[in-house]
Amino acid sequence: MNIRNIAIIAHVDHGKTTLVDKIIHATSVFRDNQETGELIMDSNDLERERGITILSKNISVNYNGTKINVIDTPGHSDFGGEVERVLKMADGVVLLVDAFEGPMPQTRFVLQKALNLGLRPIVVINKVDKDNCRPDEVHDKVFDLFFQLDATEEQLNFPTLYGSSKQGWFNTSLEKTDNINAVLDTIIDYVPAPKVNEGPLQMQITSLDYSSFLGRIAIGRVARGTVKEGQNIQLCRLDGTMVRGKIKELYTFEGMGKKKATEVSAGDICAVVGIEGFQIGETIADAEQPEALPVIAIDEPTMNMQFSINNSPFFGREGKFVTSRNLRDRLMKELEKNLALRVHDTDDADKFLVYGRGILHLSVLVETMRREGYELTVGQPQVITKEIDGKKNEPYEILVVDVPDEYSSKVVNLVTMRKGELLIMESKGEMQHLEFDVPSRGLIGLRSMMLTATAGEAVMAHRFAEYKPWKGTIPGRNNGVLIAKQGGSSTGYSLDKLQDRGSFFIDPGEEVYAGQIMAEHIKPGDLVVNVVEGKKLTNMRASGTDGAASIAPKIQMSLEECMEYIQQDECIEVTPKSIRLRKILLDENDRNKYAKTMKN
Ligand SMILES: Nc1nc2c(ncn2[C@@H]2O[C@H](COP(=O)(O)OP(=O)(O)OP(=O)(O)O)[C@@H](O)[C@H]2O)c(=O)[nH]1
Ligand SMILES: [Mg+2]
Repeated sequence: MNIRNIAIIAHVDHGKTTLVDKIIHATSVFRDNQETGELIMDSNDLERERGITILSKNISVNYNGTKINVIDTPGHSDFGGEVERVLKMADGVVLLVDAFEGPMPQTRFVLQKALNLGLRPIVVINKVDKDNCRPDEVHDKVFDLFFQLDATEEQLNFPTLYGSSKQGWFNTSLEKTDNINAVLDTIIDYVPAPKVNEGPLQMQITSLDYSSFLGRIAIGRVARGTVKEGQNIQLCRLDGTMVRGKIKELYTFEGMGKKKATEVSAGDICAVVGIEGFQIGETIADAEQPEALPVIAIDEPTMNMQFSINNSPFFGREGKFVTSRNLRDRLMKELEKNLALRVHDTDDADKFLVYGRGILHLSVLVETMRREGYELTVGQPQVITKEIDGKKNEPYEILVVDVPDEYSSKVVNLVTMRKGELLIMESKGEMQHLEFDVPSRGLIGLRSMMLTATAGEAVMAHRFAEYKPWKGTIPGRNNGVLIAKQGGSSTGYSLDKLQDRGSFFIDPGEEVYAGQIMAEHIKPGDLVVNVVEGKKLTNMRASGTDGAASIAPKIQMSLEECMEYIQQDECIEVTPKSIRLRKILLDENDRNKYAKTMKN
């Protein structure tokens, strides 16, 4: 059988999943009457809601008698490690680049990985339907990027296609067509067929899947020999040991699903059921002549955050799983599939330190848990420092900001204040393109400030670069907060009175507790306030009486925004129904005492 194995790689939002969707449609995996929504590939709820891919996915289509295995990858930098791993299954990559934005930090990262593996990318300049796009200029930029990344002569000779995955067409020129055949044809012509290595079985597990019926499923590419249903194998563990096992069931990919197979030979990608306790990176090998493939290195975490049980007065009201035992079990289960994640126990049985690749990586976990019915408290995310040559080092990232001319000086000021250094500044039409080298710490909370400073016009992206010496103190949040003095139901009367002191995170009529954060103070410094005073009127806005009608709607922050917002003495209560900001010490006297001891 003719096979091509490709991965689709790009910066976040450049259109990978949309293209994969179009590939599926073009090769009509669907029966005519089957319902086909938008982005069928982003299959879990969180992915659909946010429009981002979190986990890479395998699909397989048949085009003119050739089987094309396609891997859709996530574009956000927090999930870069995932891309790196799944590239091991591919013989070629399609590098998508947005015809307006051009190469972005993650374009560079994924391209570098592909080039290092010796893959020859096909470049697809996507979104040429966008106003003001500059496909030719972007093509040149992509070429420069290949060059900078030391691409070989062969790699530099990449084919380029132009088009729009949204409109469903691609061509070798900018002329519009009505199909994506140009992409499929180029894949067949340009991507080499997989090498078929004869010999004893070797298959590295590069990804995994779950099924409630089958349990954990190992996914990888057969590198050598053949794998058969019922075959006895040795699993070569990461620590060098071997354990015996047996292939219970075997599947290949077909369309968006899997198809049972009895035998899969070198070059194809398959899913294996029946191997107990495997980990990603391990090799499924011949029972008699087991030989491991080189282990895949996984990116180290750069950030950690404390997870603890919910100890607010509202404990247990809204969640199903609330004990430290529930929390611990869930976190341990996550480790099985979330590779870049680490969980450490602490001295306190109710608290765990969770290490991840960034704010999004950690927030996706918290959001998933909350949807499953967990209640928990999370603290301020901290970057992980490292001792190098006796000196404290911290992670730095490359930050790219594209912003209209008039705001560029504001952006430079803002980032410089957060210890960033300007590396590149160039005009791109009416936009300025800025690149900075900035400590990861400086990025926490930067997004909202940036949007405020640029009237929402800035587009920013960043990615981890390296560890470098500690850059000194970075100013935290400017403003203090208003804290509830006592619990109860908040009144429109008191919120109205306090309106000129701060911007509220709650609506009138919401149940609150002492120590909960009610609002952002307009000034630095915290203030304890009474929000339950006066006539107890709930649903003020609905009833429309007294001053409450003029109360500004509350500021609603996403979980990520909350994570970036809170300071060291604050935390977030997360339940299936609510996200509340609070002080760690709920009692005012405790906070004062603590502040005093900190001063001495
Ligand atoms: N105008 C235009 N928009 C597009 C095109 N292709 C994709 N988009 C839009 O760009 C957004 C992101 O598309 P996705 O396909 O989810 O991007 P992705 O690369 O898979 O994103 P991640 O998986 O999060 O990295 C969506 O809103 C798409 O509708 C295109 O050709 N033209
Ligand atoms: Mg995607």
